Amino acid sequence: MKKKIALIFGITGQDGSYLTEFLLSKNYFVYGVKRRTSLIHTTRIDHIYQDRHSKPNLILKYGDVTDFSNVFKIINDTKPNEIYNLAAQSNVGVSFELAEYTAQTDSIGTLRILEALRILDKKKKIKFYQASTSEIFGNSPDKPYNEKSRFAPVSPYGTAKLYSYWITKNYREAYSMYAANGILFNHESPRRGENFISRKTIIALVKILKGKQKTLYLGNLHSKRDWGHAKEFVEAQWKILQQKKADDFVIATGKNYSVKDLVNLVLKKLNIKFLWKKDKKGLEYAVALSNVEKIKKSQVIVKQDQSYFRPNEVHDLVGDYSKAKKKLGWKPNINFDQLITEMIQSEIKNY
Ligand code: NAP
Ligand code: G4F
Repeated sequence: MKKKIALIFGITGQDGSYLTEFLLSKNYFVYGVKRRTSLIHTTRIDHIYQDRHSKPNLILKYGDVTDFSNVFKIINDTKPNEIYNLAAQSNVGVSFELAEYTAQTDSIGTLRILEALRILDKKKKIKFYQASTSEIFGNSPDKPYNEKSRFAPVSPYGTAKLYSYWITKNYREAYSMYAANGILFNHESPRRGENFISRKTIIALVKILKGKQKTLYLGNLHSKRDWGHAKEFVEAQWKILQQKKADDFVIATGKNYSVKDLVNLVLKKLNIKFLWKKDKKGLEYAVALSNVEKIKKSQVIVKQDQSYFRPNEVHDLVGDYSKAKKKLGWKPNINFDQLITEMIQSEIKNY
């Protein structure tokens, strides 16, 4: 039987690597788009990459969603059955610094792929997946968020991703294209980018335990997120494209925790005894209550730092995945505690 061909924009990222593993296990031929960088950073997929001259089932191509002619040529050359657009400047905090670039990548990048598809795929056979996000709900009052909830993004990232959500839906309706949005809530893993809260916290606290760092500096401790495991969430991405009719789905766990809950859990799992206090400015900090490994009693191990607060914040995200459960047969199986435990174990092993 002829292999299905998948094309992944954003293959070098967290989700790109898990999705590639998943699609290869389903006997797909995978093309992935990687950016030209001064140092090669394909570390998340090196373990699955095979030499293209032997028996390849994974081929990488240089590309960038900010370059229309490149996007057009890649789609034309690879002739995929399915396209997964995971490419994005995906850091919400950074999007306040790089607002225009975030729009170029996270909004117009999607439009470029859709336009290339509209021009090239006359028979409307290629299926398109857009990596949408819970950030499009922002601080909307309709919690827990589902496919019918109102949108109220509060960052350049959330706003750019909302454009992509709508343009994907618009192309589906206007041109009868198979174009679907997966509205995914936060998902983490040992491969998570190092400047997202879960990975940043775990890396720093392991280093602090080993005496390689003194203090972990963080911003808002009171926002809440619905955190799942990336490995399970990429399976939902694939399931979304296996539906007869293109549709949009919320993918979440339905449970949420605060950033402080996350920090407390990591401290507890590393056997660090601690107490939270407040300084004169109201900034919170945690001190060690006893010596453990290289940590000394009274050492400030975690502290809030004004520079990590965002100009605007999404306070409380929690998703309702009942449509995905009913129509895709998808549900999360890895809970928050198991996710964090796996990430800590992996960090200690790396260390
Ligand atoms: P990630 O680790 O940051 O990966 C993003 C990928 O996009 C990387 O491969 C990156 O390449 C690539 N990329 C960035 N700018 C690009 C450009 N201009 N052209 C081509 N590729 C570009 O993100 P992730 O966590 O895997 O998330 C995957 C997607 O889901 C993203 O679109 C993200 O916004 C969205 N999402 C993520 C979550 C989550 O909690 N993880 C939740 C909802 C939605 P480099 O490796 O070269 O940087
Ligand atoms: O881990 P975060 O950076 O993730 P955030 O902003 O929720 O965005 C992630 O999830 C979205 C889905 O909802 C994705 F679309 C997006 O691509 C990304 O994957 O921050 C989580 C929370 C925020 O409230 C932030 O203000 O942690 C808070 N936080 C506190 N101190 C911090 C820090 N976040 C980071 N990254 N670094 C800090 O020092």
